[in-house]
Amino acid sequence: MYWQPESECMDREELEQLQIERLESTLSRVYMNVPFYRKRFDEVKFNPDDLRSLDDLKKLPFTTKNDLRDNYPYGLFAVPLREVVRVHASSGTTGMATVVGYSRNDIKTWSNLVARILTAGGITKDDVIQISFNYGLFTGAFGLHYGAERVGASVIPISSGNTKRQIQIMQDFKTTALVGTPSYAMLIADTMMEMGINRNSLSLKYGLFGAEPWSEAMRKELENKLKIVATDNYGLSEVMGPGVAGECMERHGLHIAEDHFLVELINPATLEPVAPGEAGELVITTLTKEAFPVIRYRTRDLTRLIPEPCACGRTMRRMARVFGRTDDMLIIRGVNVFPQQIETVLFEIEGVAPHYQIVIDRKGALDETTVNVEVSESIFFDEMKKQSELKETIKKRLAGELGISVEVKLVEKKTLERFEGKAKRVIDNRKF
Ligand code: DLL
Repeated sequence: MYWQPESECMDREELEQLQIERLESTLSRVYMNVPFYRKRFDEVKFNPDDLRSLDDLKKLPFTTKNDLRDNYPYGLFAVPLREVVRVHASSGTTGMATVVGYSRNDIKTWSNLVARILTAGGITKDDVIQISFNYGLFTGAFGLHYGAERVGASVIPISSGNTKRQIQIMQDFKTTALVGTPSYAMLIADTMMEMGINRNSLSLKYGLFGAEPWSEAMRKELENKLKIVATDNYGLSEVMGPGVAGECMERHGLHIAEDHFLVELINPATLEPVAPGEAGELVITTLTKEAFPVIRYRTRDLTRLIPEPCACGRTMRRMARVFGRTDDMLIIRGVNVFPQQIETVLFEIEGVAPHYQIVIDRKGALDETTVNVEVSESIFFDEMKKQSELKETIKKRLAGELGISVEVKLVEKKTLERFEGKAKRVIDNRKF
């Protein structure tokens, strides 16, 4: 099932032609309307009229989160405010939030792109879809909401939080699809079990999760607990919000909406393109955004492109699930570690609950990492020997995967924080 088959299954040559046309018009527009980009283009003596191929884009400098911050709030808008019908902002956990705007056309495009990922994830107008993302400046809830309405599904705009009520509504309103962060879906699933609710009393079939990194193991856990088919979708507010890429039923990589976004993959250290198939930082140029176009935006998200065609028939290239962010990468004693690697190992070990926290401290000149792991209740009633055996197993498996040894602490169920939005699993106490 496709939402816009003429675009999603487009011939690749035609697609490239469309990309060049759209790129040229985007570059001309930002050159005319955004002093920041005009200055940047002039510095490298680039005139948008000189664009001959997609490769010419590489002559332009990258845009970073700092550039967005420096132009807070409206400095990078390419249309006057009277043409902006919506404003969102990124969470701004580090420093000032970045503000993004949408024209009427942008909202239309956005709704269609989200409708694409919803359709790819199994949703039709017969579905009842519960949006458990936080409504507000965050793009997640409104993005999915508009896309779901576009598909014609019945939308329940419940927002995040109040988990018991979420479950009550899920039962009473016969929700068929849950939308939220994977970590919130896990909290909902666990709460359901605690309330003694029989999963069979629900109508749930699909889960569309995104907005944070999650592992394949976490997907399995959610699918088993909620008895759903779970798909991953990716996006970021600076580029649009959700709808940039999403999985189809093959669930082997996320199709990128390449008719609206041009992607590059670079080595974050050298800024050179990576070799085909290699992992790197995703860089995105918007091709159709009117109010807030971005040129060569460094997402800081790490992924890999999958060039092979997909069995679903879509021709839009896929990216592997985002396995981390350049700024999430922990460098522990010189070794690069991503929280998701730790998650994958933990989820494979029997007796370990899907809740963990990584704490990094500096002791003298050395980094000390402790992984706090919630374990099933029964283990604390067991003899000490069993506890220490489990701890050793986890340590060994982590050392094998990460290449360094970390401390492991078993903690009782429900001692670690739960999340209704994006999970924060790393506590870095090192002073830089
Ligand atoms: O999280 C947009 C979104 C909402 C996407 C709902 C999907 C669903 P921001 O708050 O600006 O926007 O955060 C964007 O979240 O750069 C990634 O690091 C991370 N992220 C988003 N989706 C995924 C995903 C929204 N599926 C940042 N897997 C991005 C891994 C993700 N990381």
